Amino acid sequence: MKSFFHVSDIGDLGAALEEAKQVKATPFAWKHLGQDKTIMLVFFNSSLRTRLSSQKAALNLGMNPIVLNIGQDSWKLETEMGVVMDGDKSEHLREAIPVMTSYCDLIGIRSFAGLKDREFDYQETVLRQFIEYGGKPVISLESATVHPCQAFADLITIEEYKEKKRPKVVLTWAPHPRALPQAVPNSFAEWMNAAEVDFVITHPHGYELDPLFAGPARVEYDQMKALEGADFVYAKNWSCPGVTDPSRYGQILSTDMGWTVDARHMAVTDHAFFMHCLPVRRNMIVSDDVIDSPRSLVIPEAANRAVSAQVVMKRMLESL
Ligand code: SN0
Repeated sequence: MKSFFHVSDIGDLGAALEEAKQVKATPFAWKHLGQDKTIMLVFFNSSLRTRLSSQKAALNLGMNPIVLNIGQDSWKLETEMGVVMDGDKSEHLREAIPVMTSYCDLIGIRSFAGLKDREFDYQETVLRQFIEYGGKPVISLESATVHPCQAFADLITIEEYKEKKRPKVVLTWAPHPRALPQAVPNSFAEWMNAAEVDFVITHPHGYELDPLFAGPARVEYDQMKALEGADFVYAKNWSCPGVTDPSRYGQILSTDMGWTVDARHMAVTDHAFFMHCLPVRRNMIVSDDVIDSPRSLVIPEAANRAVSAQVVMKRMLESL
C-alpha cells in the first residue's frame, strides 16, 4: 500500500477485517517488520487519539515514531504555491516535505480543511504535495476531506458489536458551536457504502455530503424516521459541504438542538449502539445519559484506532 486515503486503498474489506482481528489478538507478532524503520507523524492540527494510537501502532510493529507539531515545534509552513512569503510563515512545504521524508520510511499527516476555499480543500492540496514531493508512503491522519483511520476503526467496531448480519447504520448530523470539517462523515459514508450494512444518512437541508463520498447512500431528512429500527447511531457534526451552494462552503447552517442525540432519539431505534469519533461536546452532540449508557461504544471505538492504524502501517511496511 503506497497511500491510505480511500476505502479502495485497503482492498477487500473482509480480508482487512480478518487482518484487524489478528492484529488485535497478537499485536506484537509483526515486530520484525518495523525494525530499523521510522514513521514520521506530522500534525498541523490538534490530536489526542490519532497521535497516541498511531504511536502505539508503530511501536507494536517495532517502528520508531517521530512526532512533529507544525508551528509549535517547527517553523510555520506555507502550503500555497506562488505566494510572496512576507507573512508569519518562515518555510515552504516544497522544501519542508523532502527534508522530513529524508528522515523516515513512512509518513502520516494531519492537516484539517481550512473551510474557506472548497477547491483547495477538496483537491487535498496539502496531502498531494506530500505525495508529489515526499516520495514515501503517506497515511492521512485526517486531511481536508477524509479520515480513513477513523472510518476503518469504526467498521472494525461495528463488525465486533453487530447482532445482525446486515445491521442498520445511521449517520446523523448533530449541532456544534464551531464549524467543523466534513472529513469524518465523508470517510464514514465512503466506508459504510462499501460494507455489508444498511446505511442511512440524516441531516438538515444544505448539509448534503459530496457525492464522491455519499455515493448511493439513502438520505432521509426526517431524523426520527431515519433512526427508526437503527442498530448503530453514528453522530457527528459537520459544516456545509457546499455541494448545492458552493458560496456556503464551511458555514454553520443550523444550530437546531432538536438534533442532539438523546433518549428520545434512541427510543425509536432497535436498542442501538451509540458511536462518535471523539472529541465530543456533551449535551450538544449527545446527551450525557446516552453517551454514558452501556450501549455507548465511544471508548472501544477509540481503542480500535490503534488496531486500524496498525493494519495500515503493517501493510505499508510489507510493501516497502
Ligand atoms: C475534528 C473534526 O474533524 O470534526 C476532529 C475529529 C476527529 N473535530 C474537532 O475539531 C472538534 C473541535 C471542537 O472544538 O469540538
